[in-house]
Amino acid sequence: MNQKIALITGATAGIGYETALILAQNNYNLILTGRREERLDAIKQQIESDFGCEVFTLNFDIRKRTETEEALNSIPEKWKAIDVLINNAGLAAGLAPVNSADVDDWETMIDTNVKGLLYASRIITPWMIERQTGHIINISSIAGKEAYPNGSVYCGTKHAVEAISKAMRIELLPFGIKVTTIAPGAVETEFSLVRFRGDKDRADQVYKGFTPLSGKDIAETILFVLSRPAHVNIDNLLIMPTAQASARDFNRK
Ligand code: NDP
Ligand code: 8X3
Repeated sequence: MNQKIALITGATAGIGYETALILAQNNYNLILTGRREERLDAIKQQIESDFGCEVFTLNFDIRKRTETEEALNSIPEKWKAIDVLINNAGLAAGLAPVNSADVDDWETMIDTNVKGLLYASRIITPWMIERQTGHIINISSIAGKEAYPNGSVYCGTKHAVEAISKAMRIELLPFGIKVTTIAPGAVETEFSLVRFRGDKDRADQVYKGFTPLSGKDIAETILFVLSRPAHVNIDNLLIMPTAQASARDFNRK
């Protein structure tokens, strides 16, 4: 058994997947979650054979409270000693103004990015408190720092992640549990494909003319945050592509 256990929500793609790979190479056993079961199975097989660590997978929709609670509570005893919780599962659905956006998209973003993060944290934090140790990394966004037009609800959910994280940090302070928010700018993952409902041309436009961050860039940042000494906590970290200066300012060539 490797030394530590990390649970990553949304590990079937993008930042979560790259983080799984990098933690597997750095003495972590992994609990990986997501809705796409076949991807979880393939990733478990890949990581266990490439890196020799143990992987436990959980297939559930984090928007669904009962499903999430049942899945997380089903974690076997030896896996409950979770050192690191990475609340990563999330998405943007659509890009539209408040007067015409699809209300279902709003529900999806709020249920995933805010309520899902809370459901997972509610189950795992008592286990960390019992062991008086732990590190929670909440994946925020530049959208948690700034608001941009047509992104009111996505920005709202990521502002909520920032506020929830600040309060969590104070609440968990007496127990020695670290809380970190990582807020990336543009990262080329499946994010824009999901936002634009599979429209690849539109998704590609988002990253056109500049070099975006990769999932691996964020994974390496997460490893840096996790590998600080016990007395150091990186509280809040904004990471942007060199060619991006705000949510809306890009140096495109
Ligand atoms: P991807 O679309 O590549 O990955 C998203 C992950 O979230 C997938 O593993 C997906 O798994 C999981 N997920 C989404 N909805 C659910 C759900 N209802 N239940 C369970 N799992 C779910 O995007 P990213 O890797 O880019 O996104 C990861 C996080 O980073 C998100 O919180 C996003 O908001 C944030 N972020 C992304 C940025 C970017 O530019 N890409 C920038 C800043 C922040 P599955 O579909 O299998 O369920
Ligand atoms: C994803 C980055 O700029 O699309 O969180 O909000 S952005």
